[in-house]
Amino acid sequence: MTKLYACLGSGNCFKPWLAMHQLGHPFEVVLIDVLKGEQKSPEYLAINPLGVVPHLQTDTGQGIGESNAMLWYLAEGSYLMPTTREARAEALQWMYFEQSKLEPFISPARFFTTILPDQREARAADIKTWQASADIGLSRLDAHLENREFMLDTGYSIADIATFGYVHVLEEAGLNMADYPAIAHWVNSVAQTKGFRPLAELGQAESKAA
Ligand SMILES: N[C@@H](CCC(=O)N[C@@H](CS)C(=O)NCC(=O)O)C(=O)O
Repeated sequence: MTKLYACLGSGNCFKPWLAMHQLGHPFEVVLIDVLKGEQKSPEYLAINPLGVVPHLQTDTGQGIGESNAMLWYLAEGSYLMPTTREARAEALQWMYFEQSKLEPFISPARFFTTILPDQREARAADIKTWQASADIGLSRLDAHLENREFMLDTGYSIADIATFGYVHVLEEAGLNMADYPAIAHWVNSVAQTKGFRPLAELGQAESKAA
């Protein structure tokens, strides 16, 4: 059985979790509490020496790191994988964009704004810097999504799931969805795709303790 090692509330963990739900891929979630440091425990490091989540263990026991690599693995041969060579390259382009221009800024701003609000004041200057950097990527994404329903003209794909992971919770990072109308429209389109499940449900039904 495929196992997804994940923590609650994480946009990166959400990506393979959503893809497996949408594909009907059977799996179980093993919850790792990163706030308690469980990702650095000897037991977990024996499974994933990188000491982060998500981590996907396939049916054959192979471990896969990086949420977007998991999407690539899971989507192979499915409707979530673009079918032309050009569209696959474009999917990869946006998946790198997500990991370099969006996630590194939205994720920490959200962490210190919403997940650890006690530290919001102490990290106010960093949060402002992260928000300004996120805005550059989000503005580029908003321009791309104008007059498009999904990231690629070929339809809903792993490029959408990768980008959606953190972008749909940008308000939890103190950013304003109203500033990005095309992104707001796209978020709504993704939420209506077949088998969609919200981030709040990650780990609710299919989890077991580590
Ligand atoms: N680029 C990686 C990011 C992995 C990552 O940094 N995960 C965070 C949670 S979202 C984590 O495990 N943080 C705890 C730590 O670094 O110790 C991915 O997309 O999977």
